[in-house]
Amino acid sequence: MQTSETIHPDLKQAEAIVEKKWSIGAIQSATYQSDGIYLFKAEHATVMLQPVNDYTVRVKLLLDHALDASSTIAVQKEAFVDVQTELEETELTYRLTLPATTVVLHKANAQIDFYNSNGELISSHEEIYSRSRGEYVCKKRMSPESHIYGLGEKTGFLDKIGEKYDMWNSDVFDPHVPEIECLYVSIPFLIHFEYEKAAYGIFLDNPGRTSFDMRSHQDAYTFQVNSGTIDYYFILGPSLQEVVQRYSQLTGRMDLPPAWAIGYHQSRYSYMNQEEVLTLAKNFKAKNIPCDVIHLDIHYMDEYRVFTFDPVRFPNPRQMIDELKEMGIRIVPIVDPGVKKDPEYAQYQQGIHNDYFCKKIEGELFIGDVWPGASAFPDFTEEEVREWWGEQHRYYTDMGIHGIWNDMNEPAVFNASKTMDLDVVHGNDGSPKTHRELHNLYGMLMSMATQQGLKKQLAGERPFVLTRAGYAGVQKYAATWTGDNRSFWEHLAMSIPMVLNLGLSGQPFAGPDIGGFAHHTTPELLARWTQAGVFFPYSRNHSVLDSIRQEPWVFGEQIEDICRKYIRLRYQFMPYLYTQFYQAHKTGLPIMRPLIMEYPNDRNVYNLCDQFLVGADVLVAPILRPSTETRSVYLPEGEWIDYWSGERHRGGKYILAYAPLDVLPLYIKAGAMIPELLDDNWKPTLNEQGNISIVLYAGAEGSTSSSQWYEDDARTYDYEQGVYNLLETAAKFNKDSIELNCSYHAKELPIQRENLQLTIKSLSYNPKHVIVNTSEHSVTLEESGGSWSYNPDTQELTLQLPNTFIDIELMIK
Ligand code: MIG
Repeated sequence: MQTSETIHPDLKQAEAIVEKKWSIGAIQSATYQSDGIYLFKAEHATVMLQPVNDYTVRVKLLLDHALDASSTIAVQKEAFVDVQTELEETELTYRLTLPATTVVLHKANAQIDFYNSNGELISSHEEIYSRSRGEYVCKKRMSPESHIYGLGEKTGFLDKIGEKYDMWNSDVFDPHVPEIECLYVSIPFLIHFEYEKAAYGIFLDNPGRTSFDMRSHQDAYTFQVNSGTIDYYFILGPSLQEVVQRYSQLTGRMDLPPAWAIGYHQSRYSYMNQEEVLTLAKNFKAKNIPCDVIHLDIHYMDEYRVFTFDPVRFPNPRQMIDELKEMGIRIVPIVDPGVKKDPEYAQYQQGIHNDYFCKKIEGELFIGDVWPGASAFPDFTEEEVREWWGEQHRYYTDMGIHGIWNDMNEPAVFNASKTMDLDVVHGNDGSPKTHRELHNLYGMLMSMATQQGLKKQLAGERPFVLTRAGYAGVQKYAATWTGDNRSFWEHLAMSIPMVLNLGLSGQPFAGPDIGGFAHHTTPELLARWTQAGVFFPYSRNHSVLDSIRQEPWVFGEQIEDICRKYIRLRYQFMPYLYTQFYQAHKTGLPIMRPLIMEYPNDRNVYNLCDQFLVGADVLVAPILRPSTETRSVYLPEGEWIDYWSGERHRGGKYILAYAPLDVLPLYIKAGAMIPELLDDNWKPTLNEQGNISIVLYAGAEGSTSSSQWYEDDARTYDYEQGVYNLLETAAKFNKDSIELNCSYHAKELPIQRENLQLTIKSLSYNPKHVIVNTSEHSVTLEESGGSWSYNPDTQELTLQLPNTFIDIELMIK
C-alpha cells in the first residue's frame, strides 16, 4: 500500500535547461530513387517519402542519410502499388503530388504538411525534433475539435484526447486501470477525426518503445520513438471507414476463422484434469447451453513444459478429445513461449542444438524465469525458428486439436524488467537487432509461427490462434483477448471502448474475459457480462485460480437461464455475425463498431462507448452497473426496432430502456436484413444446418435498404477460390407494399437446405398478395410452390420460399 509519502516534494526538480533541440535542419536537395522513393537531404537527416497508394504516403527519417527502405513485418509488401507522382519545387517548398494527396515539405526546416486533392490542409506537421539521444519526436497540430481513436489495446474511453500512452507490450497483473500506459498489445496507429473534415491515420511502424501524447499540448499531439527511427504512414480517408480500410490494406486483414472459433468458449485457470473437462462438457450438453470450445490453461502440461500433457492429470488426452468431439466441443490448449531449461526435454534439446533460442551478443543464452522455472525463449524473428516452432504443434494437431492459445508472449518474464533483457540480440533474418528495438514484435511473431504451423498440419482446415501480445498486423495471425481484467463492473464497461479501439486499429477479432478474470464475479455481473459478451467478436468466459467459479450455471437457475438465453442468442445471430467476419476479412472494417463509424456527422457519438454496433445494423446497449434496470440509449438517425418488443423508435435521440436482469437492450435498424439461425445448431459446416431465416425488419415508409448474407463451408480455405454464397437483398418500403429483391452475387457453395424462411418483422399491415416476379412472368407465391402467413399480434409475416437457393424478386402488397 502506498501513502502520501509517494508524492514526495523533492521529486519535483526544476526542469533541466534544455540545450538546443536537435532538428532535421534545412533541406539541401531532392532526388528521386527507384520504387517511387524520394529523398530530401537535409542538414542532419534525410527525409524519405514513399507513396504506398493514392492515399497513403510513408515518411521515414534516415538519420545517417543512407537509404534504407526496409520496414517491419507488419507492413504488407503487396500494399505498395504504382502511384503517379509529381515533384514540384517552389522557392520555399517541395510539393509531392499524388492523385489524392499532396505532401508539402518546407525547405527551411523540413516540416511537412498534407493536403487533399481539393487543396484543403488535412494535417500540418509542426516538426520532428529530439531532446535526448535516440529519442525522436514528431509533433502534429490538432484543434479543439480534434478526436483521436485507435491506438490498439488501451483502457479509458473511446476518444483518446487527453491521454498519453506508451507502446511496450507488458504483462502487468491488475492492469486494467485508467492510467495504465501500456498493456499486452501495442498498435502504434491513431486516427485523427474532426467534424466535417477529412479523417486521416498515422501508423508509426516502430516495434520498440514508442509514446503517443494527446495530453501535454493543447494544440498538438506528439508521437515519439525511443529506438530506431521515425517511420510513419500518413493515411488519408477521407472517411473514418476508409482510414481503417486503408490501414488494414497496409498491415493485412484477418483470414476467416473456422465457425467453431466464433462460438462460445469456456475457460478457467485451470480445468485441472480430464474428468473435470469431460464433466464440464457434459454439463453444457445437459443444460443445453451451446459451447464450442473448452480451453486448457497451464495445468494440463507436464511441469509447464509446452508440447506435453501431464501424465497423471491427463493420462489420455486423445481419448478425451475424441469424446469431446462427439459432443461437438473442441480443446484449445495454452502454449507459452518459455521452454523449460531441462536437458532431457526434447524442445529444449532441439532449440539448443540448432541455436534457436534468444541470446546476448556475446553468445550467452537468455534464460528467464516463468512457470516452468528457468526457461529459454525461441527467437521468433528468424524464419527457421518459426518453422521449427510451428512444426512442434504436430503434437497437438495429431490429437485432433485445431486451436492454440498463446499467452505470456510479450514476453512476460518474472524479473525486474518484466520482460526479456533488452540487450538480447535477435537474428531477425539477417538483420540483427536488439530486443529493445524489436520488443513489440515478439508475441505477434510467435502467433505467426503457430498459425503457419497449424495451417500446414491441418491440410486445408482453418486453425484458430488466440494471442495476448501483438503488434500492428496481429489480425493476420490471431484473435486477441484483452488479458487479465477483473470482475469489476468498471471493467465490463471499459471492455467496450477497448475492443472498439482494437477494431479501429485493424484487429476485429477480440474480446475480454467474460465475467472478469481476477477478483470474484457476482451473479448479477456474470449475467450482465454474458449479455454484453455474446455480442463481442470473441466470446470467452475465463477466470483465475481461486476466484469464485463462473461457469454459466454456478449461480442457480435464474442466472443460468439468462446465460443460456444469451449464449443461444449469439448462435441465433451467427449467420449475421459470420457475415460481419466476412466483411472484416474482405475490407478490414471492424465487426464491433463505435457509432461514430456509421454516423460520423452526429456529434452525440464522438465519445459514445457504453453502447456499440455489431456490423451496421445491430445496436447493443448493455447494462453496465449493478442493481440497475434502466439506462439511456442513444439511437442515431433512422428508425430502430426494439428487438424484444418490436417497438419502433425514431432515432437522433436518447430513449430510456427498461432492462430487468434478463433483458439486454438490443435494437435493429429498420430496413435491415438479419440472417438468423432458427435453432442453435450451429455446426462447422453450414450445409448441415437447414434452418435459416432471413429476417427483414420493415423499413420506414419511403425508405430503401440493402444487406448482405455471406456463407461458406466455415471450415476450409475454399472461399479463397470463390466457393461461397453471397446473397444481396435490396428492399423498398412503400406505404402498403414492399419490393424485395434477393439476388446471389456469388453462388458457388452447393447448399442442400430443406427450408429457407423469410420473415418480415414489424410489418403493420396484413398484405393481400405475395407476388413472385421473374424475368418471364409474375405468379403468386402459392402458385410458385411457396406459402406465407401473417400474424397480426406479432406483426410478423412469414414466407416459405419455394426454392431455398434462387434469386427471387418479391412484391408484398
Ligand atoms: O501469470 O496461464 O492472461 O488468461 O489464465 C498468469 C495462466 C498467466 C495469464 C493470462 C491468463 C491465464 C494465466 N496467465
